[in-house]
Amino acid sequence: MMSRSDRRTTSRGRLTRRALLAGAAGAIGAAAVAPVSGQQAIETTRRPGRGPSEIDQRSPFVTPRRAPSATSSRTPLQDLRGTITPADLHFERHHGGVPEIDPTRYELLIHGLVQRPTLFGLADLKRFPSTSRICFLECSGNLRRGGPDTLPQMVCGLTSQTEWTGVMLSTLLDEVGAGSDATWFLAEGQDAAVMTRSIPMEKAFDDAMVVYAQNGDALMPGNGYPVRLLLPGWEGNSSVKWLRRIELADRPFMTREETSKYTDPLGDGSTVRQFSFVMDARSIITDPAYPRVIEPGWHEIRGLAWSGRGRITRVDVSTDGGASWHAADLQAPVLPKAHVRFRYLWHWTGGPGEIMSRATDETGYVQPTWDALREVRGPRTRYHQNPITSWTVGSDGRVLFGAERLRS
Ligand SMILES: Nc1nc2c(c(=O)[nH]1)N[C@H]1C(S)=C(S)[C@@H](COP(=O)(O)O)O[C@H]1N2
Ligand SMILES: [Mo]
Repeated sequence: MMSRSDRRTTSRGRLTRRALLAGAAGAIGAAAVAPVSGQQAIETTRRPGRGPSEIDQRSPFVTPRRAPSATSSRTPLQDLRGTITPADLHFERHHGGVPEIDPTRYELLIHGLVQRPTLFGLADLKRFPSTSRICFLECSGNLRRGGPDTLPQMVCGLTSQTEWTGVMLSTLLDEVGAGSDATWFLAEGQDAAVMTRSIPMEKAFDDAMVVYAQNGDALMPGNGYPVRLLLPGWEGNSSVKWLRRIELADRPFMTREETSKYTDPLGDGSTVRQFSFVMDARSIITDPAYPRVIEPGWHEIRGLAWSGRGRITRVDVSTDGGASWHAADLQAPVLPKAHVRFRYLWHWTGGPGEIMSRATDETGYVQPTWDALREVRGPRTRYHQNPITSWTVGSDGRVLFGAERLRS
């Protein structure tokens, strides 16, 4: 006679299989679905699994990886769901490597045009009113114009999204008594690059934060442990990591990173955009994307859209190389200066196609084509490249990066 638990397992196994097949058939029509074996579902119930542990690890079957080079590592956008980037998969961009900082010896100096120059320890910073904010960070060098075999991660994996926690910079500036004559502040890191950027005071009083936590935990060393500046919506470079000094002044400091680097030569050959902080609206389809091979039938086109100017208001998707566009669904919550998920249901009938997405933000800014961008910016500019990118779909179902779109 069957025991109670055997009976339950068997009937649950059958139910699951039936439900799965019915669900799959409903969702993707007559497409082939591999028969599900109930064997494993029974095996795992025969002996207890591992008990609780101090810290968990991913399932051995789940292996998302950043793609590191000597100076950066890229978030595997194609492997992620929702909008939050796990801290250990956040992209990294280092100009002088990751310093090891002892939190008990850490200090942040705020001085210059202030009434009370002050040194803050980590514990001091944590005593101030604490705020959390979900927003994206993106390197302004975030475009790789690779060949057809380019992953989403390689196209634009120098962006990630986090729930950051810390103290508003304006709170600290109240504490030190910021001078009314201050118009800029310098942010300086304590890494070997001694990264320094000049930031307008308006940003300090708007939404700048001094953060010490990332997705509920201390910052990762590569992302600025123990403390970094966070400037929502602005080019990643200005969010100085391992922050050790803020100096208020009545002019920008003209550091290397805002003169020889992070400036944008324009098309006329003589003008250069400087202090081009804001990240323009952008989007990318993360699925289907290279290296997937798809079958004819229904596919949910999925991707991410974001803007440094505020909220994304719409994302349009084209499946015919830009000839016609359709509004995609945006997945709540749609936060300002944040990655937003979009999705569009597509019936692929089997011919060659090209899928692409185009983001619009609340200021009315529309993500440009590569040609339109080049016309305005010229051929020599390296930063702030946010063109519409595409994936081509061959008759054989192979999905490849639309590298042709970025030629010229
Ligand atoms: N101190 C310091 N801050 C820094 C950098 C650096 O090299 N040193 N890199 C900048 C650049 S170019 C970017 S894009 C972002 C990347 O932040 P992340 O590594 O946390 O993703 O940090 C910025 N802040
Ligand atoms: Mo960057």
